[in-house]
Amino acid sequence: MRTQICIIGGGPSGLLLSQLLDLQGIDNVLLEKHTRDYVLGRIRAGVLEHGFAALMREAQCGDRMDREGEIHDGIEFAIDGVRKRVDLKALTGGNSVIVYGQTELTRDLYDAREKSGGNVIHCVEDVQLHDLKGASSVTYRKDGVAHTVECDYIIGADGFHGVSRKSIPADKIKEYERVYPFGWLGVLSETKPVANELIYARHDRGFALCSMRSQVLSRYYIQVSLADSVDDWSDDAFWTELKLRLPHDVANALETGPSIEKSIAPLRSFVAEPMRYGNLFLAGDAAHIVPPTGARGLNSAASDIYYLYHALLDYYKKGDDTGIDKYSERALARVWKGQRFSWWMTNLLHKFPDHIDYDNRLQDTELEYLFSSENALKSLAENYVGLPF
Ligand code: FAS
Ligand code: PHB
Repeated sequence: MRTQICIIGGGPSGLLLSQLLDLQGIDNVLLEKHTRDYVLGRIRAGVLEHGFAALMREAQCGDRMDREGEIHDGIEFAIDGVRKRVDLKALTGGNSVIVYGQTELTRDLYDAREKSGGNVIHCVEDVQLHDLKGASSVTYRKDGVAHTVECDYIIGADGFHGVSRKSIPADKIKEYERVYPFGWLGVLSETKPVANELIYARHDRGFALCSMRSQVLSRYYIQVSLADSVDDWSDDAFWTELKLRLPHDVANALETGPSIEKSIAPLRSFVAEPMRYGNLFLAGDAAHIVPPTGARGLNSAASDIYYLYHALLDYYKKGDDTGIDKYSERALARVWKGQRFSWWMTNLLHKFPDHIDYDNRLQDTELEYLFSSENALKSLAENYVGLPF
């Protein structure tokens, strides 16, 4: 088959771009290696920047998000048991975030692609990218039958473990990485959230986060050793440890219940440069990963899609390839700001096993300065609600 854009990856990055391009009459095919249900079964992000929300509305996929998502004007920190609220809306002159799970957002995007008859092909195997500097194509197998997609451009939206980034010659790409010496054990439970807003807790026993998906679905995390496995953590052990890391009033108010999802995610900071090689453009987790402490993962993907969408629109509608040529430079400028914020939040709130006393006093000082300076809080807030695209 022949198309203008071949998108590899049916996560939020690939789906959002596919939908935006389709609305502008730019022909695209999306290849996803798993079933739709498998993709929707992954529990991931929960907080959307206002920029991401605006893109979802532009993609005509924002109705349920606006109906069911919760607007949060602030977040809380619990520092060694003391609660401190950060008024995002006041500090940013009116911006907030929307709490709406990535699972639901991805469901809305799949529904929209289906409704508009989008060419989304699931369960593809052996995806290969060819001739990235010339007449590009993508080959794949489905149900044992070989297929070829001839296209102008390929979008690698296939996540950290995808094939796209690995299709760039090793001497043409530079990777930057920092792996953190701990992970996050996450639990999803059909319980009422313990608070109206998210609570990020720094405690001597380790980091904890109280989040949510709705008023009847809560999402909690605790920092755990990389040596831990999910089997080491019964639900009771999880709830007991979480309570120990929260302020007493929060711990006493915590509604516990059976976990309906429980998993450990390693924490990593990663960026691949450049985000373009010939006719291949990388977007989202295929190009960058952040520790989820700053809720930047999914939101960093949003600005890639914004830049790519406008670049392809200018190219196909006006014959202007400036956006295409500048994509990597523009995307990386914002990606690295998201990396910085995620690294800063992670260093601010976690207990590092290899830290010496000096490091720990520096962390105390960083927190003391943060909550003593409105300028410092404004910096946190503008990054958390999302820097401009
Ligand atoms: P994704 O990885 O979501 O999607 C890539 C898609 O490509 C997948 O569906 C995959 O099946 C497909 N694919 C891979 N290889 C392929 C191939 N060869 N052929 C075809 N398809 C292929 N972010 C936050 O902001 N907050 C969080 O709390 C948070 N928690 C996370 C927890 C975990 C365990 C993980 C892994 C990530 C988390 N993230 C979080 C980040 C996450 O939300 C990503 O930023 C987001 O999924 C990025 O979306 P995509 O770029 O679409 O990549
Ligand atoms: C989540 O709800 O999954 C979530 C929220 C904020 C974060 C990380 C994860 O910083």
